Amino acid sequence: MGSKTPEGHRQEPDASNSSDFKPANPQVKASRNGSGSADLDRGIISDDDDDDDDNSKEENGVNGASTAEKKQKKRKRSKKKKKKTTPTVQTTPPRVPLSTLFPSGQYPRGEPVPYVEDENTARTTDEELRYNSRLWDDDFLIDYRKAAEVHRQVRQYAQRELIKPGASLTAIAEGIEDGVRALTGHQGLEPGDAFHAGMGFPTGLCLNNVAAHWTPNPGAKDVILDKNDVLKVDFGVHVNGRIVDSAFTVAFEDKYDNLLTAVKEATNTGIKHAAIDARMGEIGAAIQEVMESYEVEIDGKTRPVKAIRNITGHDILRYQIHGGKQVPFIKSNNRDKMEEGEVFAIETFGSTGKGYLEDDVGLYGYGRNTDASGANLRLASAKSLLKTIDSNFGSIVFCRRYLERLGVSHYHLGMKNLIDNGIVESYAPLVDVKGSYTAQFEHTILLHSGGKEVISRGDDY
Ligand SMILES: [Co+2]
Repeated sequence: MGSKTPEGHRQEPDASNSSDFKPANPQVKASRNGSGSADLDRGIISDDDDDDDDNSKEENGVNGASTAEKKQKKRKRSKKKKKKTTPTVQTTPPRVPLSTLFPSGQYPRGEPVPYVEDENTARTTDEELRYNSRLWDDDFLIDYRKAAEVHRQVRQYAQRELIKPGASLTAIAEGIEDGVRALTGHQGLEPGDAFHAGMGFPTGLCLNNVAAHWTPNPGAKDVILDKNDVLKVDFGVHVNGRIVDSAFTVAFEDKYDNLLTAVKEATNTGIKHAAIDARMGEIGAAIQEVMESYEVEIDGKTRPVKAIRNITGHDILRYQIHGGKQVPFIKSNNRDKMEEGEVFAIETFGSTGKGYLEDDVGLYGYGRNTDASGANLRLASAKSLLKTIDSNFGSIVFCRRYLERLGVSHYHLGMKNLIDNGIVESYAPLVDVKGSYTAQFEHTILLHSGGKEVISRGDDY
């Protein structure tokens, strides 16, 4: 998920001090769990009981396993502890929780990369790297690696089974989200449950000139994927607030190959240059040089690939997708440094258009300004909606689909009131000019003391 450079602050030395997702009012500290134990307001929550059906929905291997267990139990009729049929492979669609696939609690590590890459250190094995940071607690790496493995398994399923011409974007989004929730073992339908694990932000599915921040909305006409489309898939997985933010681009026509290659190489360049004490502006310069060395011929017209200049990579804090730092993909005088123990989403966007994004009509999602208090709210519907937000999302960015799967309805007036009072911020789709094509690749990296870990790296990208 990209961080949009605020208007008027583009590439200023301290541009990183302001971010779209950064709380504006640093006074009141809202609890993440807020009114977690409070009953959901029935004026806002509809009375249908569909929630429970969703919650207990199990498919394929999980059902198969429990049926097998029952049979075995019946046959033996003994009190002896029944032999557990532990699935060792993921199902299609993915429904086996990772805790079942990895009973040891040890999840695969991301790609280890030494900070200094030259001939002498190229042979450094990952054991030689000091794989930790004094700034992380014991669960930090476990949670991060688990979230990353969920991301890999779900996205590779999406690449194999969901993303094809003729598919609806709603089906792709829901397929990804159902997978993430099943693998983390948290459906997020009870107050507070989504704080344990689940989606890190709404699934972004952006077509062509739409670069970022588009997700299907309930009630809107569904969009069908076309073979001429360029689709960016950007989703986040969190475990205990440790968010993995990673994105890729899919195109079915090879005329887009150079665009995708340019952006993939650009992102890998950003990853290569990321290090403790690396300066943001210099990382951006290295990225831009690679990105803009490409051109792409689409339908007989040759166009340069431009690095988009008003959206950036970003640091990630616990439960907060955008910290204060920005990692640009263009050269700038931003002298901010990366530091040990930090987590960064290294992402780049390339475009055949202007390389500059504007807000489009429509809505991507909402984010709670955790520093703003709702104490002075007077509108009842706003108060109860805020209760729902605080007990289900906290500072995690969410969208209308996520509200409606909780049974929330008639929330538009209350939401407008929360936005008007600065308690919730809304996010619009970000687009380049009509007729242009944009691509994105993104990985989350951890800055260990002795090397970096590309936590979301997979065989796919
Ligand atoms: Co991001």
